[in-house]
Amino acid sequence: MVGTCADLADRSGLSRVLSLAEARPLEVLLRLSDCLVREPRSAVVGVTGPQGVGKSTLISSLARELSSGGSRVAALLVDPSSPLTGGAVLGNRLRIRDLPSEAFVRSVWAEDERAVPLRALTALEVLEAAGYDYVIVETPGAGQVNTSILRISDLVLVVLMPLLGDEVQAIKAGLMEIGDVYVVNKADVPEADLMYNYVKPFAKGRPVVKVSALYRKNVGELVEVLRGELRRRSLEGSIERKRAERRRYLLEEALLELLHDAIREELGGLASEELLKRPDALAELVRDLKARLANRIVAGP
Ligand SMILES: Nc1nc2c(ncn2[C@@H]2O[C@H](COP(=O)(O)OP(=O)(O)OP(=O)(O)O)[C@@H](O)[C@H]2O)c(=O)[nH]1
Ligand SMILES: [Mg+2]
Repeated sequence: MVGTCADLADRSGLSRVLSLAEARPLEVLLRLSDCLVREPRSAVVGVTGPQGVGKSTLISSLARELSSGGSRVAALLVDPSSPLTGGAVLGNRLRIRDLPSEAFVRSVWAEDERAVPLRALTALEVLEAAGYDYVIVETPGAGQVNTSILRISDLVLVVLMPLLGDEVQAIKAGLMEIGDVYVVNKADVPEADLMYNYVKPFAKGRPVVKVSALYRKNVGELVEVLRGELRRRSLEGSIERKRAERRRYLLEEALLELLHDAIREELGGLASEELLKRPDALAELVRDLKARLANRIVAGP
């Protein structure tokens, strides 16, 4: 049977569990409930920022740096385009291909670019249960800021790059509100200092680090900053609060999914005549739905 705690022991088992989590996340959460962690184990670092700033490239460089220091690293790429239409999923997968071989990478599809879907929340739980020291999550920051990243990450890293107008857009989009650490990427480009000086006051004391992800410049310094920030949060106890918040988010999404499925089933069983002739059907539907949900929890999804 796929999707048992024993599967988490090796990469191929983990891949199978994650594929199942993509199709049937509720099933995975129920089957693995014995091995999901009770104490925070992985540092969950969210990486966001406008399109093309170098998030995927930075994740590769970070993974390389962290792995060479002996940490186990997994990357989870939340991508808004469907695997059926290709697009960004393929893009992220391709650009992240120089990830060190010991790191684990997985992309998950999100139909709504402002949300982290249940399949991604489940993948996070699974990766943490598998014992990764770091789980780095990439979410798109194009258009409206994805605030869901705040609910899943211990630390949010906002990536920016030097380009005309980009700084103004980032600030308008609210990116300067959500970061714990700011990265001005593409430091190899001459305008990088301008961007750095522009961003610095908006960061209000939070660290701003200039790196070149592509040429792996200053990535070690960034890792030191990340480690320092994580340590500080761990001492303050805020990592546990973050973890509780992520679980709350996961449970909300899991319950919504359960409810949606049950509602679709319930309504699917109604004939057209019933819908027409029974304007009072709601009370009865609520009663049936309760019974249906109770059965599902007992029997599994
Ligand atoms: N010059 C320079 N180019 C970089 C650097 N980092 C990334 N790039 C280039 O920027 C482009 C976009 O990089 P990605 O890593 O795909 O950016 P992304 O933010 O993940 O992009 P999306 O996922 O599409 O939003 C690629 O062509 C990279 O090679 C850098 O440090 N310097
Ligand atoms: Mg990317």
